[in-house]
Amino acid sequence: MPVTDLPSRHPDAWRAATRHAFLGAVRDGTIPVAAFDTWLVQDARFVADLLRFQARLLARVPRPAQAVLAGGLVALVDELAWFEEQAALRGLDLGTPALPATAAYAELLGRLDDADVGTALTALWTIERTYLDAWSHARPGAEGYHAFVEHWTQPGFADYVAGLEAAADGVPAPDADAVFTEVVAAETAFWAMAQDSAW
Ligand code: MP5
Repeated sequence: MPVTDLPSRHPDAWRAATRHAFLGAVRDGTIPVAAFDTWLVQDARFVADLLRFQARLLARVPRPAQAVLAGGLVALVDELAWFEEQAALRGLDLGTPALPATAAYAELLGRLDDADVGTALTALWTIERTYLDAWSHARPGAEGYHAFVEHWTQPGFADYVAGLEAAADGVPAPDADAVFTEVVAAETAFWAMAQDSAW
């Protein structure tokens, strides 16, 4: 089964992760600043966790998947610098401790280190495809949020997600549905964490 079949096999879970109220509020400008700032600080932590996960995964993927994962790693390093700039502009402290959903997601990434390569690649594709679809739903975004919406909807990012799709399809996961639904639930919990912090 190609990984792109997964969202339509789990439509309710997919909708919860990619059409969350957080994203509608970024689109129409009703997002509380505190909710957005919580998301930003926690997402910077997530990206640092993802960088570590992806670096370890790169070491064990087959030859054809190496280039897309290596390119993604460089992009993650640049993205961390971008988060630092955005945090500085908004006067946010990126040293804030991880909230429970961020810690739980880090724990999931740690478990994926011990999973087979196919499962880990399906997880990585799901992580990135969720953000592509979620931020597309927020397009174009209210004043002040365009940079964030553009970051995860630009053509280069869609190309990266397509590259991860090919990598994941190259090494089928024994139970793709299980890892997909687990990652998607972690994504939904992440939006809810930001929302609960301020709404
Ligand atoms: C991504 C992210 C996408 N930044 N945060 C969460 C909670 N899920 C997925 O990763 P990237 O590296 O920002 O494209």
